[in-house]
Amino acid sequence: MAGVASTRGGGPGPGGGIELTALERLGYDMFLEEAFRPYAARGFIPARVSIQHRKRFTLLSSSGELEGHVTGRFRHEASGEAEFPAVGDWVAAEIAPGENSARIHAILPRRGVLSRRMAGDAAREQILATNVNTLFIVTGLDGDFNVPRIERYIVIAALGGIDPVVILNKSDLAANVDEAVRLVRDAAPDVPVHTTCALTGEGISSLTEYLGSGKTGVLAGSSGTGKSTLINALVGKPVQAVREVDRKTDRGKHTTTRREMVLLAGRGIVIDTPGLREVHLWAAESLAAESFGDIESLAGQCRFNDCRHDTEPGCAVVGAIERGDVDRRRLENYRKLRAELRRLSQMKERRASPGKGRRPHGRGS
Ligand SMILES: Nc1nc2c(ncn2[C@@H]2O[C@H](COP(=O)(O)OP(=O)(O)OP(=O)(O)O)[C@@H](O)[C@H]2O)c(=O)[nH]1
Ligand SMILES: [Mg+2]
Ligand SMILES: [Zn+2]
Repeated sequence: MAGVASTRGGGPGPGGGIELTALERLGYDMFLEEAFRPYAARGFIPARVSIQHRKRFTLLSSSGELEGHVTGRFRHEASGEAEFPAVGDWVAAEIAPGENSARIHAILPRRGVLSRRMAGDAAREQILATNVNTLFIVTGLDGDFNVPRIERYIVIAALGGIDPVVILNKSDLAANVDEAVRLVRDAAPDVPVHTTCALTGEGISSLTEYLGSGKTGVLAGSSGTGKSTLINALVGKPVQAVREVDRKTDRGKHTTTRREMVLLAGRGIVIDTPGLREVHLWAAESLAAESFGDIESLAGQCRFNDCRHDTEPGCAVVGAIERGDVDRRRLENYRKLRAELRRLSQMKERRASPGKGRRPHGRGS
């Protein structure tokens, strides 16, 4: 197995060499290497959570697959579910020599987080996947198609600092593919839209565009939209269980029951998730206030009411970033989110006044 990047001392960091290590193919990079330094000093190794079981975790590391458990101290100090490891997390693990089990001591900082929580209940955030570059919002063109739902996923992506991509699957069953694409483009002009047929593999290459070595994508959407079938098409063989017969009456049943990472042999990583039900998508506006409360209150102190927190004089947000109190990336995420929310409320207004905007007709399903 390839050497552990974090123990290479003064050598070139990940990505600097030509040969990628096993860890780099899993997404390990200089940012993580830096964050891992104190744990390397304690003799721990970096590992990535690929499956979350009830209380244990399957970990991938340069020593292969490990079974991980959090330490008693970790459990004691975690204040909520969101502080436990989730699929996609990089953790500091301690392996006993000659064993394939590991003790998880800490989670490295998360970048790109897909999470859900109930509005007004910040304590009950559930992390669905972490360290994700792209959220593939998978919709079936067989009646699952619903623009407002797609919009909510786009907000979730913005909130987590993930790039959204809309995948309109089951193109073979669509009455009018072009119309569906047009409706999504109208609603979200900046978000890429692709149509696929997971059964024939048509359009699959549009997903690989966003992947590549070390990159992680997560597929989310309602149950039965074809997420696992798409992953099987990407891998080229059936690795994930899919629903045997495509029947709408099975909608309530989830075929995929756990979040799981699937490696695409040097072409990146995809995370399969069980279908999310509508009730799990919550009020975006209150989330914005909750998630970016620090920035929102700073924004209230800017000299100008319409401050864009860019180059304006007297900007409290930029001041906080310069002092190192606020991470610049958080401001970018906050900006993306505000832009999405602005666009969504404009959409809602247009819908409310039928004369002005187009409204998708038909089943509305
Ligand atoms: N006609 C057609 N059927 C598809 C396509 N993609 C998936 N299916 C079928 O849709 C059904 C559901 O597919 P799954 O991949 O299990 O759906 P899923 O999104 O993973 O569902 P959950 O795991 O329950 O969230 C299966 O019977 C697939 O064969 C497609 O592009 N065209
Ligand atoms: Mg599935
Ligand atoms: Zn400002």
